[in-house]
Amino acid sequence: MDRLISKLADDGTVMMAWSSVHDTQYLAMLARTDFDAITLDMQHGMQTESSVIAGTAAIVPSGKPVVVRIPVGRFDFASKALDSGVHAIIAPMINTLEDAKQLVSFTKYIPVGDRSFGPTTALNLLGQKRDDYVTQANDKTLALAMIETKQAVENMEAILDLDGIDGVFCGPADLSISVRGTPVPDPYGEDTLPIVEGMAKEAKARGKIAAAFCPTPKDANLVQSMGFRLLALGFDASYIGQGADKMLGELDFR
Ligand code: 3PY
Ligand code: MG
Repeated sequence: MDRLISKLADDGTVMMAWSSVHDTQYLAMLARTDFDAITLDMQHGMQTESSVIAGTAAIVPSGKPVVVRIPVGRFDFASKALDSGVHAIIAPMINTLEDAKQLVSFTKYIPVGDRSFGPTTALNLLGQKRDDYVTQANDKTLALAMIETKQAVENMEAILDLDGIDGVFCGPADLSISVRGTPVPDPYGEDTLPIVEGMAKEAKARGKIAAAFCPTPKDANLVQSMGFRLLALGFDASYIGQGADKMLGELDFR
């Protein structure tokens, strides 16, 4: 159960793969890379309810924690994903304190939230005893609120102050769209950098986690230097595409 929080202890930086592809053999391979954790993306990625459950079962034996980004507002599935053995939930578009309360209600057991009892699959997969799991889950599984609109930025401090919210997760593309008022994203563009820095600062001030999606290693280096410690890097297409192109690029005859 400590898989994710132990990696974050002592200010460690955790690198997460970000996966849209739901083949279980592929996910087991991804889990054998040097990534510290695997995120299954249901919002824009092609992960589905059944692929998250099957994917979690395929990844957990590797010892790596599984993180799930639920679709917008699918707090019911946040509970079920935790029941399937997942270690953290990333919830997109948490714009208001009300949204954050909903997230907490479905991801934390009483007295913090109202998560309903039923982690049988998680117990089997993680090799946990029932009472140990339910008494430790609130601290050892994470609820991360995505901050990716102007409205969310306005409400960020209240969201971070909420008991049960373990941290904020920066969505740099949507944030730039919301700030600029155009549909063309500019992740980590100049105009959003002060906001992004503020996320790290406010999270740290409360002893909470600053997490972020990083399209490129350059972005990861930048936000890590600002204090973000849970970083999702790239996505499947970049892992497969860049790996293939690198091998082909090393051929002398092409
Ligand atoms: C964003 O950048 O908006 C995200 O949601 C990252 O996946
Ligand atoms: Mg987004």
